[in-house]
Amino acid sequence: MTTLQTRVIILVDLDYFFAQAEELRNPALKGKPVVVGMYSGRTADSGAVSTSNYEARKHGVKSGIPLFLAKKRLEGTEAVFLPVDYDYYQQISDKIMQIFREYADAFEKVGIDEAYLDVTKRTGGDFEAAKALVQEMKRAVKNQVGITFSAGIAPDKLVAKIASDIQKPDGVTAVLPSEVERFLAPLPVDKLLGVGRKTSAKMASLGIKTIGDLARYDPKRLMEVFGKTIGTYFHNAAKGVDNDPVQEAGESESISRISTLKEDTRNLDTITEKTDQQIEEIGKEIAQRGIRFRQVGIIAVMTDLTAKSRMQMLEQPTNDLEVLRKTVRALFEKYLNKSELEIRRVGIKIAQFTKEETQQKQLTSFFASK
Ligand code: DCP
Ligand code: CA
Ligand code: CA
Repeated sequence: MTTLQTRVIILVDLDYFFAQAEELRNPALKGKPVVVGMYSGRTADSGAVSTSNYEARKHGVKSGIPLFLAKKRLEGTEAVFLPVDYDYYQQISDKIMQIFREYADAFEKVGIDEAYLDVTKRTGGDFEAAKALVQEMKRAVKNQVGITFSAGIAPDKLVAKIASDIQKPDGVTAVLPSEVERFLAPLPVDKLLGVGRKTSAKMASLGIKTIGDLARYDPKRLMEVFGKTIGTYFHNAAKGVDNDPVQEAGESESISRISTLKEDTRNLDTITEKTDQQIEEIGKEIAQRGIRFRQVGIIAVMTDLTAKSRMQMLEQPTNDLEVLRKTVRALFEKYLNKSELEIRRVGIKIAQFTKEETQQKQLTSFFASK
């Protein structure tokens, strides 16, 4: 029997982010209700609240409500209203994300103030170690940038996200694999991604109010009502089952180069002279991005303009250009043995990227930008 290693996933979410960023550059705001608003410009008070700090939330002022209502609810307080300064929040976010990256085996940013970290390897699968790691991250982000965040630790992304919301601000909630179902059961179904107002009303009509109700509900009936794909998703989600990997956006991409040879040829040296140039360029790009590749492909456009490609998976991810050179040469050699035509254009494609384990370069640039 193969037992899958239990993952340790962390979701980090910055506390009352836009408003906290405003407090950071103007500490005099602390202790007062702070409202960051998206002013639509029609009248002085038209627009909506982007976010507010916890003082303002005590008065019922939260994301999405109209600004005029926020003003009314905060009448008689020392409330400060500020317009959204997205560029500034983005700068703060970039710095923090670079710190988070240092603590992850795999990293996935999911918005300006949120990211998933897979820390399975570096914690050896141990949740206590993950809690300690979160405390270390909290200190680093507080000391280096001055912002607090909340975190959820769980065996998958779905549960980590829900857990991150339990203790805010500056909190951590860990849900062990054995606790997942018990943790989810009492929560309302709309805590699940994809359960909005319409779906939760539909579920309520079936007698499903909590995630526990949903987990116990006959999966066949769920599929009849919501369709096979969505029904299956709801059933798994209610049990806290989510196999989605933590993966940096763009990691599934490839890098390729293709160019025309001086003359049509079947000569391996002429071909590899060209591909060596391409490899040099690709080498710069992967160094810059700090990635390793596992898949190597060649492309050959023949004299009759048909295009052929061959691909090989390496045993493990690498950033070694010598390995790339050898693999490309071997692939072309094998290909030429099979084909009679001359080649006009040659290309290389690498894919299946992973992030390098040490990210010294990013660390250095972080401190340089401070
Ligand atoms: N945001 C927005 N409009 C919304 C919701 C959010 O402009 N309707 C912006 C402002 C938030 C940021 O996105 O600061 C992050 O959103 P969150 O939902 O994470 O909320 P906060 O970080 O503000 O608060 P919390 O402490 O609850 O995470
Ligand atoms: Ca947040
Ligand atoms: Ca968020």
